[in-house]
Amino acid sequence: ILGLDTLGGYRILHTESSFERSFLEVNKCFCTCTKCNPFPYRCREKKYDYYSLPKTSVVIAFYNEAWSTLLRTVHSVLETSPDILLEEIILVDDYSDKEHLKESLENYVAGLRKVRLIRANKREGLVRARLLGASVAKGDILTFLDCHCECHEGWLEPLLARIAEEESAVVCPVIDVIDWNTFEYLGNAGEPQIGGFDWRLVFTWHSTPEREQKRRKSKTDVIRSPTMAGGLFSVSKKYFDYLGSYDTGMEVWGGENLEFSFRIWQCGGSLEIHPCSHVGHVFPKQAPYSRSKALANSVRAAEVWMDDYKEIYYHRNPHARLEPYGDVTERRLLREKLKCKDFKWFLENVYPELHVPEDRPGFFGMLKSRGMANFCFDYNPTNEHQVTGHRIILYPCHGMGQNQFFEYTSHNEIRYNTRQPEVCAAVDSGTDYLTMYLCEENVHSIPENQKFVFREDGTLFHLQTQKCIQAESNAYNGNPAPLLRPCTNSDYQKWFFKERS
Ligand SMILES: [Mn+2]
Repeated sequence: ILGLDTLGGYRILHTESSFERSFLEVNKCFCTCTKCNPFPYRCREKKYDYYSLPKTSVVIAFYNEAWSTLLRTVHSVLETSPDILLEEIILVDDYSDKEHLKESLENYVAGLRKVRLIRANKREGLVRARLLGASVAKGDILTFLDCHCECHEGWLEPLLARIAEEESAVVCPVIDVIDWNTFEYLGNAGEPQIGGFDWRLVFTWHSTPEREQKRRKSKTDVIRSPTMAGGLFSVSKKYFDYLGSYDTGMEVWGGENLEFSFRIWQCGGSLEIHPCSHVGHVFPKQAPYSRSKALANSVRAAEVWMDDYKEIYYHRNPHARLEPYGDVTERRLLREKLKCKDFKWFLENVYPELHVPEDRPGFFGMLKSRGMANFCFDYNPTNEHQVTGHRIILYPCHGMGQNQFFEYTSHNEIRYNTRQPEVCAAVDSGTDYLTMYLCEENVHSIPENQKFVFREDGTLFHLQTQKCIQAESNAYNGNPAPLLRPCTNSDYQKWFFKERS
């Protein structure tokens, strides 16, 4: 049966009842068009040749997921995917112990077309559970979804069409937010964001840079993204195998998204977000499993793909050096076999927006006071999304990098660059505090109030005010803090960097 879909194109529907359902959907959408289609209007004008598009297997791994969120994911795939494009849905139970995921789920799934349930015999973790699903998949395309999603009408066609056009493209949908409390589908108005990372190897979101906007010819063209957020993407099965699928040495969760992103780009593929494909996702406040393996996974990614740039990561996470990360010999051989490009190429060509710290020996790490023994510069903005505008304090040195990591640059800045965006110590006029503001990337226009001279005698001299940074107790909200004072010869005005404790 042919029907008119909510994107204004023809589509092939599976059964009469689903035709009715879609018809209702269409009516609903006429009333609330912007809510149904928060993405570019032109997406609705796109026509697809359904008979020539490849079929996909949708792989959904889960561990102790709630019944409603899991089934919402499954039903949304069934209802929004044109039958002709959907080979099957493979549910992979990663050894859950919740009662509702046992017989009840089996019975429920038995009544659904195209849905298969397979189970791991022990806890495998996300990566190996997904591979287990992929190993039995029959479709030409693998589509991985998290188990707490809702696919939006028209989500599948753009992903498959793009891969049909370019086999080495790995394509992600735009991830819309499903409210954690109400489970309401909140759209994602405006331009989709792309993925990056900071030097802690934490995933970050960014707006699309100018250069990429220029490269795209239309609002409905894919957006190239340096990294992917996590589990939602489509890939040609053949290409996924060629690329070495997933790193099976990765446990449970975390870091695998960056590893896969680096590998895609460095080994000749491309990672893209399709603005016409939308999938809602619940960002859970708390995962039903431990995320303690994420560190080892990140270290594996760094060891295999980042060459010497891995040092920049280790400087900011000294404890990562001690993390046992298993054997990566095979992954390095894979990199050689596929003749993958180096990390320098990746940074210069795929992610030029990321500032690469200088990390000159002796000028990064903990910034310790000589006078106030074992107290360090500390910057810990309470809000992850508001990195600027807060003051630097002094806190007992913990040697863990992170919020006590600073770098003194050859351009006279004191940079806090474990996160993105990077911030620099500055002095607001009329105050003696060090407040953090965005760093200036053009070295010729660094604001005067951000310039310090780190002198031979260990003093940090602020050029604009001609004062020195001094450690003082009870300086700010009961905490010790570095303050600007007239220069003296006191040890409280002497500072030194230490990489590790
Ligand atoms: Mn998720």
